[in-house]
Amino acid sequence: MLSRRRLFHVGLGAAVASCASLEKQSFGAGDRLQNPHPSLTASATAGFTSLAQVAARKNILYGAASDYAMLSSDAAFAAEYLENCAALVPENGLKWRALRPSPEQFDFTKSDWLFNFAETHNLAMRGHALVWHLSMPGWFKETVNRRNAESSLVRHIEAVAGRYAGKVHSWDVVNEAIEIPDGRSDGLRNTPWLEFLGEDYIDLSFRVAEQADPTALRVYNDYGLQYDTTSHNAKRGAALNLLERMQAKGTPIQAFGIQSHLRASETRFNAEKLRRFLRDIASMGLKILITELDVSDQGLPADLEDRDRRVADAYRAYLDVVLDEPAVIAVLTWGLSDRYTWLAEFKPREDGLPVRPLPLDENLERKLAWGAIAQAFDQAPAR
Ligand code: 9MR
Repeated sequence: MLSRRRLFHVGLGAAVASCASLEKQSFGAGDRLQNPHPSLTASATAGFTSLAQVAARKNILYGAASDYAMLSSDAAFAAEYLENCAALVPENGLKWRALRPSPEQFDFTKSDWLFNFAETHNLAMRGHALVWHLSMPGWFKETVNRRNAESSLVRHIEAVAGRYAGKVHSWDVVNEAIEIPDGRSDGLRNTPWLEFLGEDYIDLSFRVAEQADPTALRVYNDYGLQYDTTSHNAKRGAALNLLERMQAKGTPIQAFGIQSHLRASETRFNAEKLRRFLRDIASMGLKILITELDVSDQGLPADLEDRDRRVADAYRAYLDVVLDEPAVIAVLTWGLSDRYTWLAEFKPREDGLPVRPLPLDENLERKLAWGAIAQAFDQAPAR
């Protein structure tokens, strides 16, 4: 295995005797007052060695989604990954479809590999996700019904969370349970779990997760919450209502995950509304994680420099707001390099050019986005 220390860029590491002193020169507080996005140039990345290290100085955990396929086979990518990340989020490797070849079986081969990788390299592990309506195995529909839904849910959570008990930083216990267009007054999504078990499937999941692994932070995770649009505004309201209902029932939830799949072309961003949402969650005694951050460049002009700058600006503007909230303890990007991103398939560009939503480009070089994220961490209040 590659050791983390060996993976650091020797040249850069040697040139930067002290990150702290360099940052003071380049990105002091004064810069920020005059210009909210100081020196977003390629050289802005040179003062920092690793995103995780800059974040850690403010007690923020930084990591990225990845998976067995790339970490086990792409050594150059794995090296950059280990240099930049302090937390590993299996992008697909802990979903039902990955772990459940049949109703009776669990296949932990690749997930065990990921946990070993994390342990070897001292990475915190995020668990994603115990309960979700997507990425379910083919057998689920034919096998799970009203009669056996509860035992099936409980068995899955006990087996998966139980196997990795004590090794998980935080579990996304329930993922994406809100869907306003489904038309229910409680805003919940019509899923098989809801149909078979009612709203309490959410509470049940958190209770079983707590028993199976009392040490992992238990997270409710969802998307579509950050913008000032009709649907996002409504979803924030429904999310707060859900949290209130859960707390009233004594459900052991400890944190809220805001996925944060951003669009660089989106202008309907209202910092005040977002701040208030974060405050409302924090005032319920919950921590907040930014769980799936990336910035789609769909709809942006082709020009590379312009495109990268606007993606970087979106990262910076968003992180500046969310990191002001001390309850935000972690930032996870949904991937690290444009070499591997779900957006290439799910939100391709109209002109067919490769998408560029992540901190590193497809050659693993740092982009403006890398510098924007590093600066946002550097200037965030400590927590
Ligand atoms: O990035 C993931 C992609 O590779 C999978 O095909 C897809 C379906 O399992 O899930 C993607 O990740 C999603 C995450 O699990 C939940 N939030 C939205 C993410 C992007 O779709």
